Amino acid sequence: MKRKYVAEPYRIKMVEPIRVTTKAERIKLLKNAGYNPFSLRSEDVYIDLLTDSGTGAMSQDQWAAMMIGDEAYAGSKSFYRLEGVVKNITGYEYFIPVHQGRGAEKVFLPQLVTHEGMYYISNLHFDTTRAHVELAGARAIDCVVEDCYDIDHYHAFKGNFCIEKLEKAIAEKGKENIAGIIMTITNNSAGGQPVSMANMRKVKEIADKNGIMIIIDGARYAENAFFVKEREEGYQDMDIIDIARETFSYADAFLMSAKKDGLVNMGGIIAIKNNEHLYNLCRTFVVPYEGFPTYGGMNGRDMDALAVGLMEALDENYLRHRIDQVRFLGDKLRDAGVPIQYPVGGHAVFVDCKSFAPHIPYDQFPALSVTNAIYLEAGVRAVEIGSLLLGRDPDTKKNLESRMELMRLTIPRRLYTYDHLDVVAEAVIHVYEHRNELKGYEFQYESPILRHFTSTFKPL
Ligand code: PLI
Repeated sequence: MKRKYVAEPYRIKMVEPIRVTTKAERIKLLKNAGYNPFSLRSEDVYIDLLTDSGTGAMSQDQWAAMMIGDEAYAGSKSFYRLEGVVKNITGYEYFIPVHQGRGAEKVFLPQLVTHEGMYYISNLHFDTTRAHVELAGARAIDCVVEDCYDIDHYHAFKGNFCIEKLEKAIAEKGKENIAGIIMTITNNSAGGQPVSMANMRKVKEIADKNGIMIIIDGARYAENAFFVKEREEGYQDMDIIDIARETFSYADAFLMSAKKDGLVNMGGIIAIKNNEHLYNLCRTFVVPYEGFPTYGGMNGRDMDALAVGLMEALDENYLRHRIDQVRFLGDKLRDAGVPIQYPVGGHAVFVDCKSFAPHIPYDQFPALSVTNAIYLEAGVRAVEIGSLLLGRDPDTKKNLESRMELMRLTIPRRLYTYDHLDVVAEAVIHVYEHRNELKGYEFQYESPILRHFTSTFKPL
């Protein structure tokens, strides 16, 4: 029998009850949260699609591995087990654990900023990555392909670098002023969109020609490898792990939020190919920021869970189901006419709120409006990825207008069933059918950095 979507490749051994609230309760709860879904208590959320970061379910083998965690301050067995797995997957020589992705960014990114007026170039910087680039005194330039902004149009690799934009940025800013090229795979802010191997190869060629380092921001590198296998010619018969290894061969360092394709609730990775000097710098700075270089902010038991999770996330059956769940939700919405980033990416369905609520201007945050409406409708929590998240220009302080106003329905790994996703689809479709009633928001309190997390709002 051929199914369109692959059923769960696991059985459920333990359950966590979730609470259903009434609409009257949710109206009060959202008001009390300052109309910012980040401020809702999770017990007041029925289906939580805020993020896929650290929210997935661990396997029995991961829980079992936690029991053998070695909590030694220095040189634990857990560290060496994790180091072995990271080196096996990446082929890199050096590994440092950190507590999560932004810990890796904080330790690593400033090391390449050697003078004033430097830039990092990425396909699209994730928000914490951009923040750490700026905190390190550099500036962030995004060079994603224009197809990424053509929401309804199919492109197999909407996460790709635009090669012309990349070359132009290097020429304009001067290669000596480029701290590094950050390849975000999959490209979260573009919709969890994959980057093709051909594109990575080309970026590597340009980086080599200009003597610039490439850093993989690989929170979802396994999902990227799955798309390469599925969509790029020549990779159909290759194992996912070998596709991942080829990916790593095109870079000099790997920063990972292990909370995604590491299948753990907390953890991060810095891996460096063969640059001993850079490794020594990171090893020095990880101590005050994160912890001794053999634990870097992680428990021994968590390093063991991650060692197992990294390998599980490279399993093709797991990946097919994972990405099919996202497609299932995407197909339901698209069939009902809801505008979404198409094709859907690896970890989320991104709803195009510019088309959904064109009557709400960017500085009244249309995607926040849609996000809040689906919480009110069904207790589903999603997240705004648009002008609210983009924030202000660090120099002029002007409110920036995002090219896309997206609501991200992010699917945690191995957590929800297809039935949960049916409920989500119904809620979004209902709000879409009543979209003319949606209103914008203004700030009640605006926090000065990463404002989407802690600001509060008033409906207009
Ligand atoms: O949340 P962290 O600190 O473990 O990782 C930061 C981070 C870095 N790069 C990329 C591509 C991310 O997606 C990322 C975190 N993403 C979150 C929290 C998300 O909700 O997408």
